[in-house]
Amino acid sequence: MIKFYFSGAPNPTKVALFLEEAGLAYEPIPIDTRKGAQHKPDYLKVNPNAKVPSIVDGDVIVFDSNAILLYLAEKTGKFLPPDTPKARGELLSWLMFVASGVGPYSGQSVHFRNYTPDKIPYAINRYMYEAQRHFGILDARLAKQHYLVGDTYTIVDMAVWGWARLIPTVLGEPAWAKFPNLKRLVDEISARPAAARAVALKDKYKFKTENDAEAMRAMFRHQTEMVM
Ligand SMILES: N[C@@H](CCC(=O)N[C@@H](CS)C(=O)NCC(=O)O)C(=O)O
Repeated sequence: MIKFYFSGAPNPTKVALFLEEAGLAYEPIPIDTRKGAQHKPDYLKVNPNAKVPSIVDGDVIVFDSNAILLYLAEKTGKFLPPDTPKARGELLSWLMFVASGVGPYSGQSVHFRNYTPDKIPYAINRYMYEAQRHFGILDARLAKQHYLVGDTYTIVDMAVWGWARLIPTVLGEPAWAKFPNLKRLVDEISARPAAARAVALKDKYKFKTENDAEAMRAMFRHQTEMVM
């Protein structure tokens, strides 16, 4: 059975969505990142980057959410576009666009808006600007087609859903008005029973929620370890 190392954060939740959509048997293993479980030596053997999600499938280890989505899609043959070079090119482009753009800029926007001891306007504006720009590119594509790649629901839509459902946290409450087409896709996916199960998974476990000094030390080590 697939071991799924997760928390309730956006990157693990997109993998939970795939596991639920595909009906794969999996063993959820909570990693409480606010308590520092991601830095434990046994977990570092699975994910040397000390982040969630990761999976162990027999003797196969996969970490990084978009790599896991691609691995599981190829393993099951599910939630992929047609098997043509054109569709493959689009799939890889949009999946990497989410991995290298949407996710990191959204994460940094949340960080500088909510977690820095000092509010730094330059950093907040840069990451909000870039997150908004990336979501705008997705919205423009979704104005022309129902799903992001081809004409079916794929892992790219799942990867986008993981972050886009949190647009109010990334960009502020009124931001949804700027992305009506993206909102249409997010609402459609969120209404699926598999998405409800993916979001509810974290509630079966007791994760720490306080952003206290222990949590800051575990998740934001640069706050106590200077490299300058
Ligand atoms: N590129 C990685 C990023 C993973 C990541 O940043 N995970 C966050 C949760 S969304 C995490 O583990 N945070 C805890 C920490 O940074 O210590 C992926 O897509 O899986």
